[in-house]
This record gives sequence, structure tokens and C-alpha cells, in this order.
Amino acid sequence: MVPKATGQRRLIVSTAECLQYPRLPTPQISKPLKTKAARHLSINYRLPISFRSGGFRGNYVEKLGEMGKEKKSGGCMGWFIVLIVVGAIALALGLTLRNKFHKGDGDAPVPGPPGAVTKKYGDALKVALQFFDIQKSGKLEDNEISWRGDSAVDDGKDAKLDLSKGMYDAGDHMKFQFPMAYTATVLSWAILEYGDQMNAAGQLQSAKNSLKWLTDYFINAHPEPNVLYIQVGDPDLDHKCWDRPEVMTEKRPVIQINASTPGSDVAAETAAAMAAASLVFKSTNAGYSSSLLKHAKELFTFADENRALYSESIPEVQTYYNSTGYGDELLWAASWLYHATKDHTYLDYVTGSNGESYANWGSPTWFSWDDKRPGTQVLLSRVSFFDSKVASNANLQKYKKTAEAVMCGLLPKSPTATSSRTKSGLLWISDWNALQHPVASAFLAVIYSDYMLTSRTQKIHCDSNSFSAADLRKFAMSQANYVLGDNPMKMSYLVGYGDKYSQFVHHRGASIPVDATTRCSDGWQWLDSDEPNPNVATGALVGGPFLNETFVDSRNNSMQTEPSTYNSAVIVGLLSGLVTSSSVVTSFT
Ligand SMILES: [Ca+2]
Repeated sequence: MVPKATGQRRLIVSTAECLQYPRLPTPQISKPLKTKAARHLSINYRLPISFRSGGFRGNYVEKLGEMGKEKKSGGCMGWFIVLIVVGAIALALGLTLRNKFHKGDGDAPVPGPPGAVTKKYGDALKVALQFFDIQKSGKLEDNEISWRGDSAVDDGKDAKLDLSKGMYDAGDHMKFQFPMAYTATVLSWAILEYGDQMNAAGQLQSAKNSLKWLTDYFINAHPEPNVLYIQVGDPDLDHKCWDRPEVMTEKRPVIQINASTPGSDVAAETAAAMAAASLVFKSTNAGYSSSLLKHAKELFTFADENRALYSESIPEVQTYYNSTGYGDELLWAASWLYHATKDHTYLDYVTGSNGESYANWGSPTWFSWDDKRPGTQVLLSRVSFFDSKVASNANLQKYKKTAEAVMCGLLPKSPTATSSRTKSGLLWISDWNALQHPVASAFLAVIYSDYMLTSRTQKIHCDSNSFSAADLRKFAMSQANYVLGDNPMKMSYLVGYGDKYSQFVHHRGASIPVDATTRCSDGWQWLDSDEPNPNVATGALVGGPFLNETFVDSRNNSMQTEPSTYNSAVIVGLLSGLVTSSSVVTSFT
């Protein structure tokens, strides 16, 4: 129901310079944006060195030899005693060395497989993933949401397509491709980095099922190389109704982009999503993975060769998801295609003239459905951290330096810390969907922290100060903990988690009883009702608090109580990164 704000927010990072780069800019607040928060995990510290040093061992070999000469007639028992004594001394020395090491230089933790699940984050992750099920359109499979059923099964029929799957955007019944594709890209990224952690928490299959519900839809929405359907439903018609999706009768027109009315942003974001998802399904569904990659390559070419903002080609989309730039999506898509194919053409694309034009190196910004630059910087840092063959590329290093500038802006004790925070420490950029930015930022922070951990990078430098992987993780945890209840309202902004959460989520399906006979226009009574929602929108990450950290739990207060599907992607990513002690794999393939 609510107009969705533009996402191009910039982090304001106080004064000075970070790494010779400017600080995160302060946002010009306009409309709505959405984000999520994070929590923290304990980090696995492992014994980094074995104690079989050559010198130590050699000394005992010599002594053994001498003893052997002196006690030629000692027999088996003598040798046995000598071996026991030597073993005991070796063990004592080894323990001494280990203790000295642990007390001493504080070597970086060594990466390893997932540790024990932290219950709080495991519970929250399970809750958060359920919102994807609530948002599913089409003929449902294995549906476990008691108040949801089949809906929109004829979407796309007029275009002779099956566009019945996909997910509704927020509290309404629109299917907007731009944020939906971003949702799929972020969810894929979370699975690629933290699939093992999700699996440890028993949530991997749920995440993959939801991702496939999106990518099945994307495949059908891309029937020709230069045609992509980017919207199902008419927001004017849709917003004249307050009804359950299962009974909606309003017309569901479709909009496409093509070579005459192009949209590089939405086409490239969809390419990014399908390239990333092709990696997710590569080992378990090779045919499906190949199909996704083929679509991704075609969409990238379409986006690259027909450069335009979709919101200029199709002005009516400006009200909800206005796009402020497509260069970031081109770089983001090429980065994902590089990871998916290892084809250096895509690496050349991001480090060559397109990088020079669009990367905006040195200017940290906020990660959102509109601005993919921080995500691209972190994703390409992965190449710098783990692929020594190309890490020396100067422009690749600029992405990493800019990612560090973003991290420096997030860390509260950094000299370049953004001042855009609540008193309690939540990053705060916008009244509308306030949690969007802190959660998306914390997701990037936990990934970057794990890149540092896995590569044994000790520090990043923010002006005169330096910070560790643990510092970044602590920041991510602080944002997650805020969302889950560690805030002045003492409430969880993740619906269904904890004892206190929003009872008036701005969500049509949740607000109308399953047995209600109301349809389009007579359903508004449910929006206006003073009664709490009859159905729990489990996993909804609502908009969140005002800058003064208050929250008005009213169904009409969509600014604070409306969730979005893309919010769910970033909170799932963040919680996946925090659910166990964590490191990341060095290769997605
Ligand atoms: Ca963009």
C-alpha cells in the first residue's frame, strides 16, 4: 500500500578520510527503505601450531643416541623407560609452547566447519525463513502456513506465460521484479556463504526451496533473450482492494521490458540473481543450474547492450521502485557471472572502463534494492582475498579498499563511523522501513568479517585505528540483537520471535480471517479494525523504529509495520552468518 522509497542511501561517515577515500555520505532521507539487523556469534579459536618443531625433536634424537651407547646392555625395559621419559618431556614442552602461544600473541582464529548452533539465532532464522512461504504466489507445494492457499494461478495467462509463482512484494499483492530479483540474489549469496551454517541449523532446504520458487518464476518471465516481464498486477487496482490473495478478483496486467523499452537495472539484477542461483543448484540440479546460467548471460547482454533506467522507460514504476542508476547492477551482475563461470571477460568488465565509469571507488554507500555498489565491493573483495592469481589487479583492489571504507563507516568506534545511528546504536537512515539499512549493512559486515577470518587477515585500518574480524562481527551482532529485542521498546521486530512483537502487521493476508466473506472493497474493515491480526505473519521483519526508538503498532502505520520480502532476504543472510561460529568457503564452486 505504501509507496516504496528509493534505495540510494549513502552512509554518513563523520569527518576525515578513510584509507584516502571519502567517508560514507549522510543520506538524504526521502521515502521508504528496508533493512534488517544482526547478532553475534562466538568465534572458534583453534590451536594454530603443532609443537613438533625440528630443533626440539633433533635434540632428543641426539640424547637417545648417547643413552643408547651408555646402556648397551639395558635391554627392552631400559629403552621402554627412556621412551616414556622422552614422551613425557615432549608432551610437557608441547603444552608449555601451546600455553605460551594462547596467552601471548593472540594469533587469528583459524577457520573451520560450523560450530554449535546459537539457539537464539537458530530460532530466529527458522522464524525469518517462514515469511518467504507466506509471500508465495501460485499453486502452493507442501504449504505449512495454515492461513495461506493457492492464489494468482492465472498470472501471465494473457501473455501466454505461467507467471503464477514468485512472491508478493510486501503487505499487498504486487509482484515487482526489481526488488524480487534483489531478494533472490541476496538469498543466493547467503546460501553460498552460509549454506553449511544453515544446514547445521536445519534450515538449508527451506532456503533453497524459497529461492527456487523465485527462480522458477524468473525463467518463465524471460521468454526471449531481450524480453523480461518486470511486473504483475497494477498497483492502482491492487491498492483499491483490501483482500486475501486467495480470493482476489482484480485484474493482473503484466509489464515487460524489451529492446524498445529497456531497463538495464532490472535486467541486470535478474541476471545477478540467476547467476548466483546457478551456483546454489550446481551440485544438486545441474540441468537447472545450466538453464539459470544461460538466462543470466542473455539478460546481462540485454542489459549491457540496451542501457537505460527501467523507471525512465516505464515511468509508472517510479512510484514504488524508482531506480536511480543501472551501472551498479551491471557491475554486480558481471561480478556474479564471473563467480559462476570463471570467465575472465566478466572480471575485465568490472575492472575495465565500466568499473571506471560506474564503480565510484572510494565513495561508500548503503546497500539496498536500488544500490548494489557495496554488495559488489564486498563480493569482489572475495576475489582479492581468495584468488591470488588476480588479486594484484589495481582496480580490483579499489573495490576492496572501498569495501573497507564501508566497514569503517559501520564500526561504531571507527574514526570514520557514520553518525546515522539511534542512541542505542542501531544504524538509522529513514523513517520508512528503518530496519532495511542496518540489517543489510550488518549482513555485509558479517560476510566481510568471515573473509578476514578465513584469509587470516588480522586488521582493517580506518584512519589511525585498526579493527579485527571480531569487531565487525560484534557490530553485526549488535544490529541483530536490536532487531530481536535488545532495544528500548523491549520488543522483537521479527514477527513470531520472542514474547513481544507487532500484532498489527500491515499485511492483507495476515489481517483478514480465513473464513471472512469480504472481497475487494468491503475488506477495508479489516485494515481499520482495532483487533490484532487473526493470522501471524511469522518471519515478517516490520519497518522498525523511529529515530527516537519508538514504535507505533498500528495496521495503518505502514511506515513502521509493513514488512517486505526483500527485508527477509537480508535478515536471513545476517542470521545465517551468525547462527554458528563461522568462516566461509574460499570458493563457491
Ligand atoms: Ca542501481
